[in-house]
Amino acid sequence: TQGQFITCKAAVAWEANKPLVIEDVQVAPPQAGEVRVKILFTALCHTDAYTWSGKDPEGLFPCILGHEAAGIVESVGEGVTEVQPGDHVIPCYQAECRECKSCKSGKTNLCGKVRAATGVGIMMNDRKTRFSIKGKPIYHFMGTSTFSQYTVVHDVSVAKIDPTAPLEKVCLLGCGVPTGLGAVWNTAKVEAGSIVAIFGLGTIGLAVAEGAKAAGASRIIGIDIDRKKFDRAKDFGVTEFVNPKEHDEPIQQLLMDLTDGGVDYSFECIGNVSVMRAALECCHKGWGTSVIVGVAASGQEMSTRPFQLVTGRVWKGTAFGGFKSRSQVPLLVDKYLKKEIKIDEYITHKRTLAEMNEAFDLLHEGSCLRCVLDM
Ligand code: NAD
Ligand code: AHE
Ligand code: ZN
Repeated sequence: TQGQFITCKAAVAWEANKPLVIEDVQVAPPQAGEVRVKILFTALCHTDAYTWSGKDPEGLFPCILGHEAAGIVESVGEGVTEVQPGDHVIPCYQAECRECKSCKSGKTNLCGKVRAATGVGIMMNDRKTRFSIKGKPIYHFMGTSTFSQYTVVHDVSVAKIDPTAPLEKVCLLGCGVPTGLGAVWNTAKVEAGSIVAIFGLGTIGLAVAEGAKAAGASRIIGIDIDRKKFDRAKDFGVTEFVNPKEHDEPIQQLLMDLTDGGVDYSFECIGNVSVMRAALECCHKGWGTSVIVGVAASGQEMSTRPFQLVTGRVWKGTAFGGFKSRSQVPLLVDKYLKKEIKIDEYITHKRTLAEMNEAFDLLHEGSCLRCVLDM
């Protein structure tokens, strides 16, 4: 099928907040430096819901959302050397070109090569989209658009993985699980014996807990306003629970009291700017580090007294857990195959592409971590 359009099913977000519609979409062949991937499984992440809600300043409509998936390369454009048809892959919203200033810096996983194009829903080559419906262009999303049976991605945005890995599981390595693990291992670099606080016990927060447990944290304090989150969190390594709703004093004060002056590391896994403040302020004076993982809506801003930083607390953030996507996603797949990291435990629901809107509803229910769609 190289060089030809493919017509397939995709969930199209025509407008913010309007139910997605399963449409027949034409997917153009990959151009130079592009890869067309048959998506077999995709999960939903809260960031898809965030963009769909209309609160993402980079959200463009109509678009095809989705960024946590796995599939098989169908065809490749000119000059693509690192993958070929038949390869099993995970699309990576965080690209890795290994050539740009950022990739070569050794200081960040934020590749600069295609980010400007992926932020405006187009491909870099001709600044056009590869999706259309009856000639009308449909925007890409995060350089991945995995809510389609076929998608086109930049070659720097696709990780080749072990073909024996179950795609219905490892699709989660496209976003949520690496984000939480990497926030602990790469961004915070939590040491053995540390006291860790996690705000928000969804998939991201639980992956932080898993990472902190593996790093040898002595106490892992989970904070959530939904009591139902607590039982499950124990299995991921959370040792203590706090529900802010059950206390009158500010949560930062309560945590300082519980930990003899504050935690060593805190992680905000919600996207709430007042919780981000609390997460910083519950850190121990002199060294406590707070990592922002949650994505807050357009227009939201954080605040704290500068004195909090003057007295040695550190405020950081992380995207995709600081992992270099093309290099490290395959290693995470191998870790899963060796049972060194969990994936199955995060999959609470399964649906099909046709049930996309129901899957989005599930995402907002407390019981759902990840819902995986069979395409
Ligand atoms: P989720 O909705 O499953 O989890 C959030 C949890 O926070 C829920 O359990 C909820 O009950 C809890 N919560 C809500 N308000 C709270 C409050 N005021 N205090 C305490 N707990 C509260 O979401 P998720 O899939 O785990 O994602 C978490 C966030 O991370 C989202 O904002 C998502 O967009 C973001 N994210 C960021 C990256 C990144 O690379 N930085 C990657 C993936 C996801
Ligand atoms: N367009 C959004 C940006 C949202 C955001 O911060 N995205 C995270 C990934 S969330 C995955 O679920 C990220 O990696 N950001 C770095 C980047 O380059 O986008 C907004 O709010 O503007
Ligand atoms: Zn995500």
